[in-house]
Amino acid sequence: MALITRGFRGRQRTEGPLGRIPPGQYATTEFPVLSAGPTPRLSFEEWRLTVANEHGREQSWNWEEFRSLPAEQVTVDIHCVTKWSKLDTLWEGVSVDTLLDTVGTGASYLLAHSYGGYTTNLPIEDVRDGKAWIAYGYAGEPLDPQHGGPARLLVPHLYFWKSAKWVERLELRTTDRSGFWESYGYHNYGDPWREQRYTGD
Ligand SMILES: Nc1nc2c(c(=O)[nH]1)N[C@H]1C(S)=C(S)[C@@H](COP(=O)(O)O)O[C@H]1N2
Ligand SMILES: [Mo]
Repeated sequence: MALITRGFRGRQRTEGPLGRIPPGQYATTEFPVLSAGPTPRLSFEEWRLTVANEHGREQSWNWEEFRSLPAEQVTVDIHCVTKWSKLDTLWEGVSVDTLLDTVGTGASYLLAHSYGGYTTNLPIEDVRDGKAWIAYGYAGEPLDPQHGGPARLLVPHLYFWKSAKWVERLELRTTDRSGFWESYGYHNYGDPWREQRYTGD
């Protein structure tokens, strides 16, 4: 239904399969690296992932514990605000649902914190019900450090700046708080299909 609607509206003007490239994007087979700072050097021994709920309840996993959680393989399209889209990317990771369920939460927002200080904010419903993962594998290999290894957030339905690399902490919040790019004028939500690149889009 959605594919047909888009076709009739004539919105599909870029290359790529019908209905899979959001407005203003082009398809690439490269995997560009976009980082606001240096790649943190993290050993698997020192790596931890923590989820903190809105009441201050925390759960942390070391690498071994994290890797023993149930994992999924997902094939998704990703869309960077700098206009490249990459179709059918294959990831392996743990559903964010699995992590949030261990602390329990009634929070409305999630602020993801990365090793190195990067942050990005999301409504909780955008990381719930199988929409987001903590990914540690890409294309059948361990996730490259440049692309966020040991592990990154993956929220493919929003612009890729929401997919925090080198994720360290998921902070569940009752109030929204802008992350790094959001506070420099990127759109608070970042839906590629509505071309929400910058504040006011
Ligand atoms: N920690 C961290 N995560 C980040 C970024 C960053 O600079 N630091 N850049 C974001 C942006 S703008 C994009 S487009 C993607 C790029 O991911 P890639 O380098 O794997 O293509 O990571 C996002 N996650
Ligand atoms: Mo980006």
